[in-house]
Amino acid sequence: MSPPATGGAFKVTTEGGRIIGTEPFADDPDPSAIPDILPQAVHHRSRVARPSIRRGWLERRDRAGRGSDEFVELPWDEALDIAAAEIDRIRKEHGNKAIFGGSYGWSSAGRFHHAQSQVHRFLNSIGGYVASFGSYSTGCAQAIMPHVFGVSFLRYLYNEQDSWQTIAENTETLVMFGGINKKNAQVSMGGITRHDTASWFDRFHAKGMRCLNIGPQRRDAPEGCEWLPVRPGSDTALMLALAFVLEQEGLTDHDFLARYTVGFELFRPYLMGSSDGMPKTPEWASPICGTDPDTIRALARRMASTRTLITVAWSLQRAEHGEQPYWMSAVLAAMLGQIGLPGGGVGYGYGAIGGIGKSMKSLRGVTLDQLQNPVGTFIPVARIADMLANPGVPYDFNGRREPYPDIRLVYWAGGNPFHHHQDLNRLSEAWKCPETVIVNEPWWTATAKRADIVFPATTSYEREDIGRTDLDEYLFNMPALIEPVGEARDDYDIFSGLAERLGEGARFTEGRSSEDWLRQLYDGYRESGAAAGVEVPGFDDLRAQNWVKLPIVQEPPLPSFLARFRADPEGNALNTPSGRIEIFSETVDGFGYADCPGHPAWLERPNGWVRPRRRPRCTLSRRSPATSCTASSRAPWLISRMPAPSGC
Ligand SMILES: Nc1nc2c(c(=O)[nH]1)N[C@H]1C(S)=C(S)[C@@H](COP(=O)(O)OP(=O)(O)OC[C@H]3O[C@@H](n4cnc5c(=O)[nH]c(N)nc54)[C@H](O)[C@@H]3O)O[C@H]1N2
Ligand SMILES: Nc1nc2c(c(=O)[nH]1)N[C@H]1C(S)=C(S)[C@@H](COP(=O)(O)OP(=O)(O)OC[C@H]3O[C@@H](n4cnc5c(=O)[nH]c(N)nc54)[C@H](O)[C@@H]3O)O[C@H]1N2
Ligand SMILES: [Mo]
Repeated sequence: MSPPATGGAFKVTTEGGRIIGTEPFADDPDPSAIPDILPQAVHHRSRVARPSIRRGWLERRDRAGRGSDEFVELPWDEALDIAAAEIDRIRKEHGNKAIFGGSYGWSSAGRFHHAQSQVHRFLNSIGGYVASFGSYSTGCAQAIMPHVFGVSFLRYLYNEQDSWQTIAENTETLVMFGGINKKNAQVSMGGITRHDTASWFDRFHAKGMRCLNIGPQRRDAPEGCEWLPVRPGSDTALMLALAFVLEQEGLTDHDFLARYTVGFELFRPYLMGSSDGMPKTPEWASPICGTDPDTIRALARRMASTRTLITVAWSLQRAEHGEQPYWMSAVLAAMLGQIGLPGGGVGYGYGAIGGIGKSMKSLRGVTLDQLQNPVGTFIPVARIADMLANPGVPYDFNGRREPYPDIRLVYWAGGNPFHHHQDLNRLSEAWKCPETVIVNEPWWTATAKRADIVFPATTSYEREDIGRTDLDEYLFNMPALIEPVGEARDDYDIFSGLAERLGEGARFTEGRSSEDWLRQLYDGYRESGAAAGVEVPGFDDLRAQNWVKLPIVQEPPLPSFLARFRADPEGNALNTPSGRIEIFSETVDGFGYADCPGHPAWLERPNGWVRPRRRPRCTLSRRSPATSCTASSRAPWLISRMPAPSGC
């Protein structure tokens, strides 16, 4: 048995070339059980053993048999030759703008073998690809929140909202839409070592903080929190009702609104019902949310009379009209006048992944350069099915109108759209449009089964890497613990082989082996650490130590951009058109989207709570007329108004 070595933020034990067990990381107060699956998963019979090509595609370039055909196993060289020739044909006949390489997905925790970085670098080295914008995690928020706070949503999340420490010290009432759930905080991009969500709540409870979980599930917040059940998707109505009570009872902080926000006077008539005849009272919200009106009133009063932090789970925006609860939560927090005060205002996604709420010095990442993309076209990430089925058809997104690109080849590495997309029947239809689909995967996932060419990829345990994320204070060497399973190769080697055949080997590899790259990326990281006054050991020392705890925890946390804005609204004006928090956005209003006014609103679903059943059809030209501001149920962060339908 070999001594346990970290496979990231936990230890892995091997015997006879196989992973036989995992152990928690020593510093972890509340380890996750997820790594327990590793010994079975890594050696599972569903691993892709050898390069495999779908018979129908190999013999007659058939597309219809995707997902049902058998696969033919080929030697690596032969399979790489075939794939390279096909990529070359597509780029010569249709240009690189016919290659979709968005390749959304989480893939590995390691920084060099990060599959998305690898596939993007490879495709850029051979002339570029159509990319995707945003994530399934926070795509809708990424579109709307810059209009409201003038900052990228990811920066707000990761660098600028209150730390757990600040909350523990200052917050009196924690109002959690969608809860704060340790089930989600088990994982994080790049790995998470200390799972401490539960211990923070122990501190909150010990100091008597009132913690209220608002959402469909009691277990979305730790023991000791109160629960206010609401129907999923109804949060905007509840927030409006809370805002109504503030305004009706004279609890709105109008001084704050006057100094730090714009557009309340345009929102107020909607809130109070003078513009649409429908005051957003607790009685109005009650049947929508399933919440008693008196409870809503009492909560509004409590929020106005104590230091209140509103938190919103990412799930609320991963839905139809997902921009509305996010925007409305900012408006509600502004009306309370506590934005920019420690432990007050609004924060997003605490607990959504581990590490949010840690206050840390930010160093340059251990990041592979993806090179420039000469194509420069992107789609919002969840528009994959719409794009494949509707080449050339214009679509709206966040104020711009663009035609969908005409995609002939899809390359996916490190993601599973047949797990992550919304309407899989629609995706399944649209997936038959491109001429060729290539996938790198360790396992025979639903997506691999629907590909034409499948290259078996190694997992993190079969190659050396560096584990590092800005959301965690630990730095890891992730040694290769076992030999590649079957004939699996690292994504880097797969892409090196393809780039070589396409005449761009030197551009892709720069003559470096994986180990050369690791050293180079690591040295860059080390230098940036030194520049920030953080000592990082040399690569060989890290290898010997396996992991190191970096002195980067920021105590006390730096004031957030909203605290700086509050202190000096002119000197630290926000990067919105008005320089302030936008309760009404001229920009969004100017998009002219019929069902999305320039302020947050409760938007009824077209068919109430029951969604129409969409039968998959053979034609690819189905199009729903549903509209949304930056969101629709199928594609949560874009506008789904579509002109004439078309097939592929
Ligand atoms: N119904 C529903 N759907 C959802 C969500 C939801 O809440 N409900 N959540 C959405 C969200 S937020 C997200 S982020 C997505 C997640 O979507 P994905 O990230 O696409 O989901 P995973 O299944 O983790 O896919 C990662 C794939 O990468 C593969 N992989 C791992 N390591 C490597 C590697 O080194 N190389 C290669 N080539 N492949 C590797 C894994 O085997 C796996 O198949 O799902 C979204 N979809
Ligand atoms: N164990 C585990 N952890 C994960 C992941 C995983 O696959 N497994 N995926 C990771 C990823 S990629 C992401 S993006 C994050 C996602 O993080 P989140 O989006 O926060 O996670 P979810 O589990 O989708 O939703 C959290 C809770 O919100 C509640 N909820 C759903 N809809 C509504 C609503 O309309 N209103 C209210 N009030 N509540 C609602 C649900 O009860 C749910 O339990 O999780 C990350 N963490
Ligand atoms: Mo996600």
